[in-house]
Amino acid sequence: MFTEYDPLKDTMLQILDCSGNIINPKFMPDLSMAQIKEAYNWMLYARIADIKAVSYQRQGRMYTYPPNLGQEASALGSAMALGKEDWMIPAYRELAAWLYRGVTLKDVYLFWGGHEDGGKFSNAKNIIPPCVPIGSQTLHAVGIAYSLKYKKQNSIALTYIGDGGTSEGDFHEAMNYAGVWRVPLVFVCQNNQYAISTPRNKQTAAKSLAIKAIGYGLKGIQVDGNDFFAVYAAATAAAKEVRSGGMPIFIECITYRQGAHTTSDDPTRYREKEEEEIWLQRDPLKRLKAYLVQKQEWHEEEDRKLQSQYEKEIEEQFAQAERHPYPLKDVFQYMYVETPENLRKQHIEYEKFLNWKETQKWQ
Ligand SMILES: Cc1ncc(C[n+]2csc(CCOP(=O)(O)OP(=O)(O)O)c2C)c(N)n1
Ligand SMILES: [Mg+2]
Repeated sequence: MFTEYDPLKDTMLQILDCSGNIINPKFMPDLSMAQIKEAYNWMLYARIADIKAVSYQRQGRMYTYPPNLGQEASALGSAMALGKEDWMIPAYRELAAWLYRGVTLKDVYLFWGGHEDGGKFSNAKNIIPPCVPIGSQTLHAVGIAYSLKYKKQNSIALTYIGDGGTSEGDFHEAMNYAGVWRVPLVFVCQNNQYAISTPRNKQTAAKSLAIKAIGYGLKGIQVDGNDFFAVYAAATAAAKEVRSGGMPIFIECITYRQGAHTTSDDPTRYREKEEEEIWLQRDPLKRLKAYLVQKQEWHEEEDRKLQSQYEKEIEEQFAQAERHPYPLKDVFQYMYVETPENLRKQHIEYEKFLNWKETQKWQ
């Protein structure tokens, strides 16, 4: 696969087309129908949880949130390639991957609600907290992968980064040392076409992001990130290769952030409706559903049932997050010996917010 889709050839791995047809059977992964349905279910669950997060934020019940809409296949397809003993080193926009790894939605909502307890991901194994300082997680990933190699463990590591993250120094240091030390690491770059308002063509003059792998002696591949089968096939092949001592692999998932960068952003100021509509045709859930429907393995009725079941489960997770105590006192108490005026004012605001929260009967 990595020879056929060498980034120097400027080709992209695609298996499932936008109408749900298998157009590249050679690389179709060996998944049972039950596994494919399970993947669709995870993507649907993540999508509803994501849409609800935005609406909770709009209701003033959650803080800034980065929508994942449209990126479910690249997150889930890559996460499914990992074994239980492997390590996931996240960025911040891989909701489906976190949930698949065992992170509870309650924790995710808590984290984006500004609570440290949420970021501990204490219910999931071998995943570290989300990383918002762009690119820095890739260095953590190289360190973790190095330790796995050093301890002669059979586990591998997988880390996520965005298209914008590939312009950070940290990313280049990580790619360099991943290669020098030949660590068991897979980089998954979710190229969602934007870094806030900066489009992909202003990010780099390189033909692709995958091509950057070459300069560091790594293998790279460009895949259709809205094609669950392509992402899963590439990530599985990459995991197998790095586990057996091969060079680290960089996977560029071509996808699209259908929503805003975060709930504080307004994408209508920097991109056209026509572009959004083109990407809607390539929506990852629609495509996988079309495949299942064609195989007569899925019906709209099932979709509706599952959707309302998930909505209830998700609402319960959010209710649990809202009931979680919010003692964010550390920020105010331990930073300074004498509290500066601006922090004192923020503390008062915060106490007011907590009191207001108490008066809300969300449940
Ligand atoms: C080191 C650093 N610089 C700047 C920021 C502000 N910032 C937050 S998200 C973002 C864009 C990241 O874009 P990309 O890597 O493409 O990821 P995406 O948000 O599209 O998933 C920036 C510049 C940051 N969080 N960290
Ligand atoms: Mg991006």
